[in-house]
Amino acid sequence: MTIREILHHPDERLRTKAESVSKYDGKLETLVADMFETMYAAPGIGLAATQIDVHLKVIVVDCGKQDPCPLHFINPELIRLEGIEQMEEGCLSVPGIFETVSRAESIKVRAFDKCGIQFEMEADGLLAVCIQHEIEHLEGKLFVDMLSNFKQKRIIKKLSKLNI
Ligand code: GNR
Ligand code: NI
Repeated sequence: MTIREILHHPDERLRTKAESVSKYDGKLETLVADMFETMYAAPGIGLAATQIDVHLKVIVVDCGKQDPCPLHFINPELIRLEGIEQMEEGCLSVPGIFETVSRAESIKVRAFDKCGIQFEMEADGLLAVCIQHEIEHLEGKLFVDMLSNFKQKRIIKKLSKLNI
């Protein structure tokens, strides 16, 4: 297993739209294992393949409390969104920045596991927020896109001073 490098905002590669996975092979299994290792090393509670410059629809999540966790999702799709919830979010690609974002409160997601078996799962709370955050990465979006222009500029200025 390998810890991969995480891209940082405003790297344009974070804007790439991920492609669907079509082969459930050993390479996919290695990608999932590397993503877990990279997420735990960071440490973070979720990671999208986009963040390690792999543009395939693969996300991993481990919010700790939820059962069963850790989770991985291949080709995830949100098939139900209900309610609105505000939560303070962070992102490994936007280090040191924490802002409140509105998202659906509860979700239903359809995805495949690394063996190609389809499943559906309902989630709420932190797990639901995290899954929505990761799926947005696969679309080339970041949580800071939802903030005002003023805040976005301030964040880019702050990140440029981090020198990482
Ligand atoms: O580690 C992470 N914490 C987090 C906190 C609130 C909402 C979303 C997240 S995901 C983030 C890891 C990350 O950047 N995933 O893409
Ligand atoms: Ni993120």
